[in-house]
Amino acid sequence: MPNIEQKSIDLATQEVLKKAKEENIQTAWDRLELQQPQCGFGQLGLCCTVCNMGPCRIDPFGEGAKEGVCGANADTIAARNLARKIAVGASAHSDHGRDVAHTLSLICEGHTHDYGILDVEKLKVLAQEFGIDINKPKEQIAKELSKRLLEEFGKQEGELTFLKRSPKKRQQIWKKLGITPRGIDREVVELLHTTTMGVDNDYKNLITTGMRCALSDGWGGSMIATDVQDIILGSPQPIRGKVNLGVLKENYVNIVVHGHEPVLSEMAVKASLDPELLKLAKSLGAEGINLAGICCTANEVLMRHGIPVAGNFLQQELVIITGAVEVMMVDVQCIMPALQEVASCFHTKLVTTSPKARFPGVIHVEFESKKAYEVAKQIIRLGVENFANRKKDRVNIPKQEMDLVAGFTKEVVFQILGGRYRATYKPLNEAIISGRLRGLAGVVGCNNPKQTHDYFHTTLVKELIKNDVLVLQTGCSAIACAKQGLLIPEAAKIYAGGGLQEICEAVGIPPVLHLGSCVDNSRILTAASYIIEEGGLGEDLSDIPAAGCAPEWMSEKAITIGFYFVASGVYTVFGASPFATLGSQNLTDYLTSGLEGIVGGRFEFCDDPIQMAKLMIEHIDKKRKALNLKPVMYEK
Ligand code: BF8
Repeated sequence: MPNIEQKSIDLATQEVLKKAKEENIQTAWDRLELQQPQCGFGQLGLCCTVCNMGPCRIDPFGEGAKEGVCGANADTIAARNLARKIAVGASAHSDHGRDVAHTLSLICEGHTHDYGILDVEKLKVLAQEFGIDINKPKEQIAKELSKRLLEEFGKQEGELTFLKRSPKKRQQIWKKLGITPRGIDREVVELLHTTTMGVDNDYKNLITTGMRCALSDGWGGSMIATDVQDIILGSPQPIRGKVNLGVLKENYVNIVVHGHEPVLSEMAVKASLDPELLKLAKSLGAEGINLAGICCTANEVLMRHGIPVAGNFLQQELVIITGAVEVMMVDVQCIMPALQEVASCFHTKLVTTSPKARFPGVIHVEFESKKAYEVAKQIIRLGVENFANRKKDRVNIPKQEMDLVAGFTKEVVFQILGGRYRATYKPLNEAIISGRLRGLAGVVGCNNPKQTHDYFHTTLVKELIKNDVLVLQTGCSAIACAKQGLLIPEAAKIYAGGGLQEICEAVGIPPVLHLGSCVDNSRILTAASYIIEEGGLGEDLSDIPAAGCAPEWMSEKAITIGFYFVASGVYTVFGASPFATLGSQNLTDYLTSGLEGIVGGRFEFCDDPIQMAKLMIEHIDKKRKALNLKPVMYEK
């Protein structure tokens, strides 16, 4: 049984885990223990439940069956299981994108007055990408754009519009391989179809279809979510904030937003400032209303409003166990079913808001774009009224909180590196070309109780920046590193190598840039395309001295992200997991080496963060050599 220090490196997490133990409240770590030993066939990806002749399992090492009842072998079963995960991940991000595009259409039709068009420039840029004439009122442009965006989901032919953002060479690679995604829904459905009993039995072909589906997420659904959120909620700018459980306030009504779709949490930000609710809170003995976030919703409201982040994925139960949360309002994705049980140990009201994500017996206040503010106010009021029920003797808010800077979009990277009046990626490219920067890394993804919480993210990122690799982050990974003080400009002096330090000091940025939530991984794709467009670093995304990593991943969405990065030409490392020990050697070999000759990117599976950094740096150096770039200036 791991001790508390082995469960998490985060002191706030350790403190609340001790409280949970004393009070006999189960968390994900306890449930993981109760699951031991976990199903070996499942871990190998070799349990098949596709049809009712099963469940079948393959015994790859012993004397057991080598085929399921239908004759499917380890390669087919493992690839089908993986492909299904890609489809699920893509559907989650893309359904989010669809909802945001739908909100845009409601705005232009006058069906909601709680949102507006806040980034008109971005609206016009997107409209032009879709060939829409922009010489008309913004509402008209938005109406036409929302229609076109929604059509991206149901398109049957042609290709997704945002693919044009990628370098020409990349587009040709996709065309040649037949993995240019058409409509987003079509790719998800087609992939699911191919995985049912008796359809695709070729593991390589399943991965090909899987890559097309994943690309429809990265360059489709996720990109739509990101860009339309910027249009209707405003594009982020670098902003200071605070992170970790210490952001909860003892004398305030604490409301925690958790999930992924920021359309409601945006209204919660406004409602937390509502004079009527503030007056009510004060009349009930609170000093005010304190809003904080968990997971990707946290990243969204942090990037746009500087709302504090209470924690990442594995802290969602812990935030309730502090005893100081009046309401946790949740929407979709990454919300543990266990929250209901944990909340029942305290006065905390758990409130679901999406018709897609409900808990039996939990308060449900359904979100509707048409009356978004009203709904948010209703939920915050529930929290204010619940303040009186807080048991003061059960409150234990850890002291830990850390400053961070977030809000680095692809447009902001233009500005900060190119100067306010010279929007260009040239300085970034030149820094890589000259060797001041070794390269770039995207470090993203979740937490997983199988790995020491936050340890993989922070150890890997420290090692990368020490070697002059500028790190771009999203999701729970960004929150992990922020808690350890890596997302402030001052971190450069302590942790970064000489070249990266010079750049950070010259432009006043942290060595680790927070680009947002997980759908905002699409910002990394677009930024990488700008780098190629700027020149000097090759003709394709696979030429850039860059690598990706999801060191503590757990979600199916992470698999989809991994696949769209690999299919876009990126070398991508995944942390230890069942995915890393697939029961099909053929499939593992294909993912970790075969794919490179086909799409330019490939997977690597590794369970040690220092080794992960080493592999990523080796890859970056390989790409530097291929481009014939100068040696790195400050070689360690
Ligand atoms: O979408 S990083 S745990 S919160 S899946 Fe979930 Fe993973 Fe966090 Fe954001 Ni992304």
